[in-house]
Amino acid sequence: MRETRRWFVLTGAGISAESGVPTFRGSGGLWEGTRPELLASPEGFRADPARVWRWYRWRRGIVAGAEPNAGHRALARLEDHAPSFVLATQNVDDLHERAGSRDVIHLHGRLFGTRCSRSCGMPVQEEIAADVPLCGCGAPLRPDVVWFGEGLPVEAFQDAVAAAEECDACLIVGTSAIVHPAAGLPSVASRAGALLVEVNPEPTALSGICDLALRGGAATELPRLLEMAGISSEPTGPGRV
Ligand code: BJW
Repeated sequence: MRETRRWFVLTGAGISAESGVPTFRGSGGLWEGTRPELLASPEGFRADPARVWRWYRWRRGIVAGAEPNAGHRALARLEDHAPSFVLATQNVDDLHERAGSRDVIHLHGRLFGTRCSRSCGMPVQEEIAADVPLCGCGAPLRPDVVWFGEGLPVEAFQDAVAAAEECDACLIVGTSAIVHPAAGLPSVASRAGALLVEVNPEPTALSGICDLALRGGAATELPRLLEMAGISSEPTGPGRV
């Protein structure tokens, strides 16, 4: 890792778990006791947009009250030290940015973004506090996230593939790695000869192809990984939260 020049990092919900943001799968996850397609698909939104908006407003409240943890901060620190560093996240929260990461690739959109459900192209005005806010064109507004069955933002995904193809080391943090195409990115890096390192308390669909697994929470294991790579995990100067 000390010799790694080009890092590619893929994060998932687990990196924000220790900030108090729930993951999707497993016990206590967002999907427990519900059908994901009711809340995270275009069909679910068409059937009951008010229910979907209630869920997203609840999640916006959780994230607004959350703070980045030592795992987010360790990745921002790694970015400061690495000659080349690309961070792609499946998370829709803004905790990487708030920890100081720059140019984060958001593969699944942004929790605080809103857009027209008909993609009419009109800019979204100040959001009206209605159960289902409407666009100027009359269509319901929707959260600017990527639901099941929808394509990922093309440029974001292309940038992530390019970074995976070119990296020396790929760090996979806090994702169950079952949602595609994001979950396929580490395999791209592996085929290109990169070292694969997983940070997750549980084994995942990708564990079999990883060279190293750090089995613990991201807030503990990422600072430890920085130590292994010879980088101090906490900032020494001003400008970091
Ligand atoms: C810790 C921890 C701690 C706990 N520290 N770790 C190929 C094969 C099969 C299916 C498909 C395929 N290609 C496409 C599909 C269909 C589908 C898919 O993948 N389905 C699978 C479920 C089978 N994919 C799609 O539909 C995607 N679109 C697409 O492919 O477009 C092309 C297309 C177009 C038209 C027709 C067909 C195809 C879009 C996927 C969009 C995903 N959207 C969501 C929700 C929206 C955003 C939001 O509201 O937040 O994104 S679903 C949800 O899952 C969310 C996440 O980003 C995503 C991934 O979850 P993640 O991050 O891995 O979280 P968890 O909860 O699963 O795991 C947490 C992990 O953390 C666990 O491992 C814990 O152990 C760990 N952990 N504490 C570190 N402290």
